Amino acid sequence: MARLVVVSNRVAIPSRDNQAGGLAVAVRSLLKGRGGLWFGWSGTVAAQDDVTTRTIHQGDMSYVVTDLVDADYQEYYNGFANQVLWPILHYRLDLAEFSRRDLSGYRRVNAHFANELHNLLQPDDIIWVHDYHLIPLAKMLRDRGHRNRIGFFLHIPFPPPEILTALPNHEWLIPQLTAYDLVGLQTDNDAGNLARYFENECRLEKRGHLVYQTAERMVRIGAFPIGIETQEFSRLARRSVRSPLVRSVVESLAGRALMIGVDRLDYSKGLAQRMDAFERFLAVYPDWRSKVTYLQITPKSRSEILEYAGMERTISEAAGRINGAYGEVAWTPIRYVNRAYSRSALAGLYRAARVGFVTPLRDGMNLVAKEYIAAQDAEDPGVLVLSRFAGAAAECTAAILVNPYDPEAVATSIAHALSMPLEERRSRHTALFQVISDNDLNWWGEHFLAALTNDGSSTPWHEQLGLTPPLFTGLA
Ligand code: ADQ
Repeated sequence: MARLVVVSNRVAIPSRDNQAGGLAVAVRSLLKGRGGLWFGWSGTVAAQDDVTTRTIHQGDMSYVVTDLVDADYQEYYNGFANQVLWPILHYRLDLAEFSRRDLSGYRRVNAHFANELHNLLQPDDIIWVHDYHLIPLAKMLRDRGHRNRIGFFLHIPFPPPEILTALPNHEWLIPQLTAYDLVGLQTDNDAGNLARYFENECRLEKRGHLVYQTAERMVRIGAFPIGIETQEFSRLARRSVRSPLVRSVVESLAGRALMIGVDRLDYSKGLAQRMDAFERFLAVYPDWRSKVTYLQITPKSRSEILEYAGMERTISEAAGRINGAYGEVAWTPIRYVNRAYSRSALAGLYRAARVGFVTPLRDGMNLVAKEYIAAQDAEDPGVLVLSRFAGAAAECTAAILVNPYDPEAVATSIAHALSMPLEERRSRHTALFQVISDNDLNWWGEHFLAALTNDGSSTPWHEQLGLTPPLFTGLA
């Protein structure tokens, strides 16, 4: 079997890196038990003379990490990736801060990655590049002579061309996706947006559904909704709901219903709107006051970016204001916590929560939604209130889907979720659990790789592998 080389901005070496983050959790699980190499930034910002690239062997896996200098970190990571691509791909043109210097830093770091990989790659390696930090990488590897199968997966949304074309230099950046053999997106909607970009902006020749011809190769697009390790997470939740931490939280509720939100502090997660909706709920449904506690767990992220620092203040002020207005001596409506918790603590807390409150303004997938479903007790499950703008909404149609921009409607949905009869909760949960069991993390990884290595014969790739047809369309 050909070696798998995964490339992503950060490499999460087990036991050293405990950072919260969907990508880290997903890739690490995928590579578990499979020989391969994971290449990316070490997380270290070093002086120019101290930059090194080093290899760490663990079992049958190698982790190769390289450092960045401060200008790289500022321009490539904080700058172009997080202040230009992140907002624009999340449909937030208003928050993008474009500068040519950041774009040149982005190119420089991608070229540095390509140079380092050039020394590591073998001709039959299968290369899988992750996320918006590394869009030009395949083109840069092709320029260095590599003819390997190279796939790309975008973890965040891909907006319609009408939005994306507002990105300065999009005509340089986005067509570089055609240097990949396969470009994976989270949903059919994202895949359709990229297809429209290829057709309208690049004028690529269409060779089939989501298949395009360039001068050098056929490039295929597909929707591969990412999953979680459903069975493991479910087991973890069953165990940890009995842990001292979760028991003490449940005791502290004194019989009140728990509603839970778990998100990195990021404007895409819609936390300000979520607070507004909860406030509306308390205002419009006074009978629920003192009967429900909303726990929002939100570790800070990207605090060096001005926008994020401002958001930290806005959210904590909103929580304080609502608690001041509605709280009582024996009841605090919102518990707002700015720290990361272990997966096991989160799993137990999800299970103890009557409502999972997941209302991003825009999200590639949103793994918290899937974790919440996996953690529930099938006999007495909680209810997921989910934004229709999370990628997960395409699969999780049995959740209560809401428009996060409409606080009145979200408030009504909270009341609906809290008072839902057991039978309806069970039937919704059964449907949701089925979806996340059929399409778990392993399925996602295996199917992306099967599609990437497919020889292009007319037999659908899932049939070649003797698999049942996939949930998602695009490549079948
Ligand atoms: P993220 O934006 O990081 O991921 P998400 O999918 O919700 O968002 O994943 C977050 C992960 O971090 C979850 O596994 C969650 O449990 C964990 N986490 C969050 N808060 C935590 C806390 N306080 N303590 C510990 N762990 C915490 C990006 C995209 C998403 C996409 C994923 C995967 O933005 O849309 O779903 O990649 O593709």
